Amino acid sequence: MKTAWRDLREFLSALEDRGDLVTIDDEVDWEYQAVGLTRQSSDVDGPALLFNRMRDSEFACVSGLFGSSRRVALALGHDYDYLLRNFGELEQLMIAPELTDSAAPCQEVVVTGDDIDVLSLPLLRHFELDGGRYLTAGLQVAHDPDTGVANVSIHRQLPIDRTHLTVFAPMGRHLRTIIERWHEQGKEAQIAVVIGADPVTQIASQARAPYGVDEFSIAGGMRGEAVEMVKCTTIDVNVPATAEIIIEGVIEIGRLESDGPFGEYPGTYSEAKPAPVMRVTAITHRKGALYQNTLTGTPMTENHWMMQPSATALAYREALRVTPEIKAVHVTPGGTTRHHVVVSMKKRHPSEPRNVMLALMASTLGAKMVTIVDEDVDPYDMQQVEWAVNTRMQPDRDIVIVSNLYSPTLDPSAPAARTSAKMGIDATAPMGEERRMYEAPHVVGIEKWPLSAVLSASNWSMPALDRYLDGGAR
Ligand SMILES: Cc1cc2nc3c(=O)[nH]c(=O)nc-3n(C[C@H](O)[C@H](O)[C@H](O)COP(=O)(O)O)c2cc1C
Ligand SMILES: [Mn+2]
Repeated sequence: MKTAWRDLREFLSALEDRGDLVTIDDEVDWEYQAVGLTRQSSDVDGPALLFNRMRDSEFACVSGLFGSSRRVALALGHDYDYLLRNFGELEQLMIAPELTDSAAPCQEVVVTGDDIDVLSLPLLRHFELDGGRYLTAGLQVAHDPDTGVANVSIHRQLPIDRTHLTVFAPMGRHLRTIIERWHEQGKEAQIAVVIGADPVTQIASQARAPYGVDEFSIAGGMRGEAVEMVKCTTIDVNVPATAEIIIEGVIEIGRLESDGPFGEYPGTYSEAKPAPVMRVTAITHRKGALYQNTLTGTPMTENHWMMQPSATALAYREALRVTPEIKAVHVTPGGTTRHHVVVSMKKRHPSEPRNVMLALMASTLGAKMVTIVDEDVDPYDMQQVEWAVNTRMQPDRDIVIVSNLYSPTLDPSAPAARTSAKMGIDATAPMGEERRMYEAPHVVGIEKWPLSAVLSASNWSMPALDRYLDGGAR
């Protein structure tokens, strides 16, 4: 399977070959229309959309690139279920990026000085109460001021004027730490925003690796080939050479501007909050560059498809710190792929599930609810999970509630910023002899009499529903 996509364009043509990209040549409005179409395609597991003519911009816009788990799978060369279970191992492959000296496509056009206007790019207006048009698919690249190690992550940005944008990098995010470290040394933090990188680099940016691990190396490992980098034209930051558009700039010292509201990943709005401000020093791009937008909002969207594998890998790592007997971890869609984690495990001590839930509550994942089930329950089957909760759990005995933990969250019910109460549900059955009464009733020898043999001998097939009702119930 291919993973070393040279650039976004090569991936788009692979999607086109598979019928998973639809191009729209009629003019599309950046105000709601492009997002409206993206939302609808996302909801039917439809194609990625390429808007060739955007109102008020000479740039085309691709939107909903990862609006289906199918396309995350294609980018990384593994089916999505495999990614959910093995993303953490892919994160370990690590191939360091390589600096190129040849002319980089992303610098074919260089815009500086008075010519800079961030709204020359077709930033989209997403939702009714949003604070404005938002840049949503930018990979922010910055370096720790002491070690020089790069960090790559995605943060929404709101334009303030032609050359300034907010950067929604709240406390706890690596980018925020980097910005603060530069500022503590009295220097503006240098930052590049990469739009339209190759698809694997985009997804690798979501790895929840420790501070000091360069996500470009994670991308290289997942691609099976180093990401080719070029130095920016006005700052000392390296960016992927084949990206579509780069916004170069610095984070101003001591300046915070209101960012938000914005319709966010919990499927609710995040309120306006002060955010760091980026001053743009240059915009460079390919000829005929494609702008990219990502949808977020009510799960599932591409925001969630892009984050679920890495969130699952993080939750799995944290749970494994308590016991090696973790069978599977599900960071659920209904839980916004962040707020609810279901863990199936084989407990070796009656209280072990409580340790696992506390480990996950304390982690940087942002889990609000942790449900622990036994190894005979598939955490990806929410009916089985609900069954376990309703047959193995007594609320007064098995629920743990902790108030006011620090937690990265945009949950509107949060009592304070970056704070949440947490709930753990131990839905595991007792250990030992007592356990038998909790297991699914078993028909002894059932496997000796396969129904399929009986059905095929009688030529049975599923009755078609229309004929079934015509002949009977009516
Ligand atoms: C489409 C998309 C938009 C995102 N927007 C934001 C954002 O605005 N602010 C934020 O803190 N994280 C955002 N994230 C999540 C971070 O990019 C992600 O958790 C990343 O791994 C953080 O990197 P770090 O561990 O290096 O801090 C977004 C993710 C995606 C996929
Ligand atoms: Mn990081």
